[in-house]
Amino acid sequence: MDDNFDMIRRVSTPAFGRRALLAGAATLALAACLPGKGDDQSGVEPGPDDLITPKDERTASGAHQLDVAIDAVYGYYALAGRQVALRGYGGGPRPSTLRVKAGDTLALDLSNRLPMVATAAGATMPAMGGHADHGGAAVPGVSGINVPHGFNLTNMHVHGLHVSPRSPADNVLLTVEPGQTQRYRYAIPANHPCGLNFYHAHQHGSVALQVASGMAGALIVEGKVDAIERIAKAKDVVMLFQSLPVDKRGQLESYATLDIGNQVYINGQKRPNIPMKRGEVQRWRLVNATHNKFLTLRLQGHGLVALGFDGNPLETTERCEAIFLAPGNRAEVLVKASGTKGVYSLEGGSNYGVDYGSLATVSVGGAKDNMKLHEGPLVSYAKDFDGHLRPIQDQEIVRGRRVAFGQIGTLPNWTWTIDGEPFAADEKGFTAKLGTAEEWVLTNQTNDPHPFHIHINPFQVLEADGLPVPVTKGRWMDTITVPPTGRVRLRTRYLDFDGPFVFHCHTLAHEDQGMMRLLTVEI
Ligand SMILES: [Cu+2]
Repeated sequence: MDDNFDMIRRVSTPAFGRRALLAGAATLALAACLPGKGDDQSGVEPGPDDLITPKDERTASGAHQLDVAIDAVYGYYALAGRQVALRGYGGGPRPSTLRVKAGDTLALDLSNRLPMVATAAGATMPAMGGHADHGGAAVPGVSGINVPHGFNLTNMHVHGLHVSPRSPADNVLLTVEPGQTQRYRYAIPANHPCGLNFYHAHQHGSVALQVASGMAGALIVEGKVDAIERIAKAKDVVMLFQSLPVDKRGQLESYATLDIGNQVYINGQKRPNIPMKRGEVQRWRLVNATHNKFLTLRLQGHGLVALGFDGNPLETTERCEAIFLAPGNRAEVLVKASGTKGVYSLEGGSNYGVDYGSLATVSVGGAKDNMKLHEGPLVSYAKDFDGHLRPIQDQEIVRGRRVAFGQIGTLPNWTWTIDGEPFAADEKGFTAKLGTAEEWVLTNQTNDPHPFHIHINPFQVLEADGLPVPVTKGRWMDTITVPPTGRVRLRTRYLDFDGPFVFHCHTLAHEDQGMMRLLTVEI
């Protein structure tokens, strides 16, 4: 296909952008001490605000197991120039990117090194926190488990992985208490789709607070798409979009703090700069790891070429002007830098009453590097992954369900519900049969958008009205936004794994406050 990307809109190049000035100064300095190195040969000089990508941990070549130890601990670090104390993985805002291949085992030891707190009785117990407005069961039928609590209890979810929901794999119903280490062992099937997933805390009652604090990192299953030559040559850039809201003391210790500000950080940085050479192609791996922010990402002056969504590769690339990422969504895109030097803004868009503004800059400069953009076939749903992503046919459907997202009670004593009921620890939930497929219609009876997410198996979106960027019919995803008073129709197959798992709203404070249901796949 033509490398000239006709969706690229020419925009005026800011003459005195931040990076242009820095690059100019660096070039002068180089010219002074390195004779012969002119502007045309130089690359893009690193700047102090450049995006820092997380460290990679990958399966060694020839090995079939990735061993990682992840510590849930407080991190004390500077966030946009101010000191913060936030829970995280490993003490900073950039948890490692885990890279595995289909057929590997991910051996992940999660150690909860968050503090115990002394009680009045002198015993120790995990630090508890609660929403002052939710002190009692003011709504009939609302139990205490749907009140934010247990801020130092944790566990792990591998969001987007098709693995067993049973221990020692993706069981989010267990709790890792302070001082404990949980040894998760995720056996990733040999036919697992290649794509971008993520790992994050999933302890009911503290999910929003912990994920907003930065307890989320990228988890990539590498495969066929990564071997396509033009894609393999592109620099692989992981971007974790994060909330990291803090109070005046630089802390996040209450659910009220979750609503402070609308800043979106990338990899722990406020409005970082992404340097690109003129004509360079990069592969961006975008994870919405916020607890509540609905982003419509656009790069000024550039189009995007989508490779996959929510860990599932597309069969063929799709050109996009914008990417809609709700909390929990991921996207992988190719970006080809303009041939014109300049500073371009990566915009967060404006959704549901919040304008996120500019999230990053892309500074294009240096020598021309006219890399070829891959557009065209990626994988075959008929042939690859043992046909797991082939379209779900009418005759496969054994049942339909209507699932309603709602709320009960009135402020400040309300809770979020699915089919009129908040989550209950002893609920039976839904049951489904292994090896079958179902069609679901999701409806939203509230004035808030609810990003529906289900564990273990992805789904195929058939209808999704009213989204900021339309979803192509048939796209495989694991998180889809049901807009206010809107509806979504999808199909899913229950393959390979029986056992109990959950589906829930990925606006994570809604999940903590009841918008979650159990689903058990039976043999
Ligand atoms: Cu919700």
